[in-house]
Amino acid sequence: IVGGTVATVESHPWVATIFWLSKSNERVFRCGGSLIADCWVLTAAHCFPDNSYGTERNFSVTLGKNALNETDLTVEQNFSVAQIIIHEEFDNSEGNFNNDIALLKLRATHTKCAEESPSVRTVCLPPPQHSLPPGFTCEIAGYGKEKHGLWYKSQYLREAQVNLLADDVCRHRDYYGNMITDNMFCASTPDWSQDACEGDSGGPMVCEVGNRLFQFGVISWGDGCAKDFRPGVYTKVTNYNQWIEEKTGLTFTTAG
Ligand code: 4AZ
Repeated sequence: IVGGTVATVESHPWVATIFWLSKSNERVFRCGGSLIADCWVLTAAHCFPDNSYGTERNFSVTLGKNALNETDLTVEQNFSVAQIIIHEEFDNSEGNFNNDIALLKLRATHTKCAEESPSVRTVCLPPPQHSLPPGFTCEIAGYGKEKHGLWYKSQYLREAQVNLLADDVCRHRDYYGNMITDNMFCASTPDWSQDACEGDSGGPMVCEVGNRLFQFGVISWGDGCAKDFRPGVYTKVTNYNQWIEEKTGLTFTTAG
């Protein structure tokens, strides 16, 4: 996150950290994610190798994590991954991560996955095709770099506010032109000071509607970070309600 502030996981309790387990069994931070149901984490497809079949055991997920390189077992919950589901139409042949969405099924221990606590809870999914107006302010969070070009990621969870950009603006040739598909939207700030950056991808963009926070975006890509005319690009979650329900076998309602 560029231009943001340190945040506590208690204020983003759905944030998941996805680790890749190296051959020497080191946990290498890979991507962010979000808890959408007790056994399901939503993230970006590009976080996983081309053929992820059989690679589940190479990943683990931590919920309730404040600091990447510190472990607080009194609040963190750790899971192995039972299943990685990459969107069938994920496509990076044009270099734009189309359909950049994936689901991780957490492996239950003693029939339970995530347990709700002040540091761990699910985020709501918005109703299908629900759209917000350009200029609307939403929040992003992650452990990604604080500046493009740094060699290290953030030690602590950070958050920033960004504004949704109209599609025709983001598709303008001064911006990203035809790289932006209907499965994406863009967000930035007027002074280009706040943005997601390397290491934030897979993590959630949440927007407040009617006093509730809904996840409208998955942090996906961008040309650099917080660069003029180069907004952050997000996977449009409202295009995938049916896909998410199909794959998880769950129904997500927004009432109540
Ligand atoms: C990345 O590499 C990345 N500025 C994510 C988001 C953005 C840039 C890069 C948006 O994961």
